[in-house]
Amino acid sequence: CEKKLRVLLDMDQVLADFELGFFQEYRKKFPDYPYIEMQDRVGFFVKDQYEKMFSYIPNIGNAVAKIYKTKKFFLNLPEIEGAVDAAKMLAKMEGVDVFICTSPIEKYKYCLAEKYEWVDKHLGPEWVGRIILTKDKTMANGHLLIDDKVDITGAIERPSWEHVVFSANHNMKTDIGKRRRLDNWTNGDWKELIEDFKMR
Ligand code: U5P
Repeated sequence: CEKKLRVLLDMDQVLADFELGFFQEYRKKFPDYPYIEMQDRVGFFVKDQYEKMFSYIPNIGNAVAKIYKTKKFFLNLPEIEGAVDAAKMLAKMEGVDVFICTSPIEKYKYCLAEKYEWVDKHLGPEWVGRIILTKDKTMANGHLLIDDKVDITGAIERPSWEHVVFSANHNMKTDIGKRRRLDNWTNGDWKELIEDFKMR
């Protein structure tokens, strides 16, 4: 129906905890390498910050990338607190259509299938049909995009959606301009956000 509010939920760091999964695996695989505490993460890409901070280690970038290129990394990501419950409630709300809009990594082999598996396992099989996989989220048509990445650009200069920034350690110090934030799925703010958008 034309009047439904179409909500696009990003996956990594909005539903699935990429940063925590990364940190734990990195510490396990490279216990002798230096690391960045999760609360000190700045900027979207983990690899960029590690390469900058630990440039004296020639292959630090490869070590970082190896973590998320590994089989089962995406599948085993823990849930962001409250995300799965909120997403399920959101999907049941009158006048709302929910989709998951997520970008795969370039080494897509495990990532692609494991994103589907994660959704199936944590949200349920009926959610698999709601997945939009794209590197260019401006091509996805919706009213609201909840995403932790601050810079979301692509082929369409003025996307249909309004971007609400989901708070993450890496974006807390980043200027988000006039955009709104959603800090978490646990304090109920998301319900107000949805009601605001439904009234437009
Ligand atoms: N990603 C990285 N490196 C990072 C953080 C995220 O490669 O440091 C990946 C995510 O796993 C995802 C993509 O595949 O970049 C960004 O997706 P999205 O959160 O914009 O959907």
